[in-house]
Amino acid sequence: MNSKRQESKLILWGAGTARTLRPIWVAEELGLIYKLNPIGPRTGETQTDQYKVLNPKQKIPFCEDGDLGLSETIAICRYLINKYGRPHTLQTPDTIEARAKEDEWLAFIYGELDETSLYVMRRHGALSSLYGEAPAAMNAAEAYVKRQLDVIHNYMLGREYILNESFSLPDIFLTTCLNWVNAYEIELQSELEQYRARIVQRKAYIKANKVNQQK
Ligand SMILES: N[C@@H](CCC(=O)N[C@@H](CS)C(=O)NCC(=O)O)C(=O)O
Repeated sequence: MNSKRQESKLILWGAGTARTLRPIWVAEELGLIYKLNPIGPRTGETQTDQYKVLNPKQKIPFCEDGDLGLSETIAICRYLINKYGRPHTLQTPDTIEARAKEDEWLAFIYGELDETSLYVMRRHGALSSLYGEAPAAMNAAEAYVKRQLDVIHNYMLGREYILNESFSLPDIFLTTCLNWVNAYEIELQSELEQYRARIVQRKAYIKANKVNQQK
C-alpha cells in the first residue's frame, strides 16, 4: 500500500467503460487509496449541474486530488504515476528518448485504436441513436482497427511488454483496447490474444476490472 506517500484525497469518477478502467487500474497497480464515484456515461450522471461544474466536458473518467481536477484518461493516468509512482511500478522511463517512445505508443494506441476506430464503431453502433447509423463508417473503422492491430502485432512478436520488457502505461492502454476488440468480435492475432490473456491475470487488473464493473 502506498498510503504513506499519498497525503491528498483521491477521488476517481466514472465506471463501466474501457476508458474508466484505465485510471482505476493505474491506481490499483500503485496501491493507492481512492474513492470511486462510479457514474456512467449516458445515465444522466455526467449531465448534472454539479458534475458540469467539476468537469465542463461532462465526460468520464475524471480525477480529483486535493485542489486538482483533471480530465482526459492519459493525463489522469500520467498524473497518478508521476505523483505516486514507485520504483519498478509503472515507472516513467528515465531518458528523453525512452519517454518519447512511451508517448509514441500512447498516442498511437489512444489516437488510432481507441478514438479513431473503436470509438467510431461505438458511436455508430451501440450509440447510433445519438450519432446516427453509418454503415460505411462502421466498415471503414473496422478495417482501420485491423490495420493498426497488424502494426502492433508485428512489433510485439517476441516481446513480453511494449517497452523494454517491463509493464508500463502503454500496456494498460493496449490491453483495454484489445478487450474492446474482443467485445466487438474482431479477429485478434493469436500472439496479441496471448499477450492480452497474460496481462489480464495481473492482480491489479483483476481488482480494477471488478471495481470498474460497479456500474
Ligand atoms: N478523451 C476523453 C474521452 C472521454 C469520453 O468520451 N468518455 C465517455 C465514456 S467512455 C463519456 O464520458 N461519454 C459521456 C457522454 O459523452 O455524455 C478521455 O480520454 O478521457
